[in-house]
Amino acid sequence: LTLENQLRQALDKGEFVLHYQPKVNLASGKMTSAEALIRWNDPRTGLVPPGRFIPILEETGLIHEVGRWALRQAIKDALRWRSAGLAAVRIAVNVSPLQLRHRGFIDEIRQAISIDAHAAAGLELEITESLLMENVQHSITSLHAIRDMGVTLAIDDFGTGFSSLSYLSKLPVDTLKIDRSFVIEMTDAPESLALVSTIISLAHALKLKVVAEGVETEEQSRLLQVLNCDEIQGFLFSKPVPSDIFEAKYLALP
Ligand code: G
Ligand code: G
Ligand code: MN
Ligand code: NA
Repeated sequence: LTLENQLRQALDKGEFVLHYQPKVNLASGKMTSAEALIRWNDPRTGLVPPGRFIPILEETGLIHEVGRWALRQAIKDALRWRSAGLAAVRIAVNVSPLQLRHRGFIDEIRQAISIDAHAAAGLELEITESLLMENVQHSITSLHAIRDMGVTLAIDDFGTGFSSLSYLSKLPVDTLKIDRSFVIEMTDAPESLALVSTIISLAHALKLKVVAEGVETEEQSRLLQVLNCDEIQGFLFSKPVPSDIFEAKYLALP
């Protein structure tokens, strides 16, 4: 069986799962939202990380179906948590640039959020910087259509792509997520620190929220707070966890 066929079967058999990782506001120390991260629960080998199969999904076009599944599943989870009266958090879903380019994508989002009046406001989409910039005009048009539905938008892995500053100011987005490579190097390399500091200032100048990814140490967290970063995400606060654990650990009301 080729990996492509295995992945198709995995989708049919319901073997994909979403794990959730909290994002925490640095000023309040509280969770504000969470990122949904897909895994393949392969019954033979256990959890397979997305880095091993997203590229294949993208090459084979399966990303459209699996991406639609992830979007719908995250919205369902959020609806279940809201209906149960648990703490309200926005859920962020990763979108492949191939999905963004696909004709039917805007309608897919419209359909997915139609299950509940609060779904749009509770949803954020994360799109990597590098491919947003490949076809900027089309990206801008699509992002506007998404945002008009009340869904918020984040640029993922910021700093690794090649955003022209003039385009960045025209992209209708709400959040920049600083790539974790800069966060890792920040405490040792002055150039990386300068980059992180500059991205935070840039984000705020453009009235965007800024989230630092991959925060693993107190030192990084303190430094980011001094630099006025809004939120952090990373192993320091929590690894991505299965939805039932996320619910019990982070959504239970006091
Ligand atoms: O969870 P992990 O760190 O292994 O994720 C690795 C990469 O997989 C990240 O870059 C993340 O953005 C991507 N990823 C996780 N879930 C999804 C998803 O549902 N769709 C897409 N397109 N990418 C995802
Ligand atoms: O590219 P994207 O930001 O969507 O991917 C997030 C990925 O980063 C997830 O796969 C998640 O498992 C991983 N991740 C999240 N926090 C940390 C962290 O603190 N350290 C490391 N090494 N990886 C992290
Ligand atoms: Mn992401
Ligand atoms: Na990222």
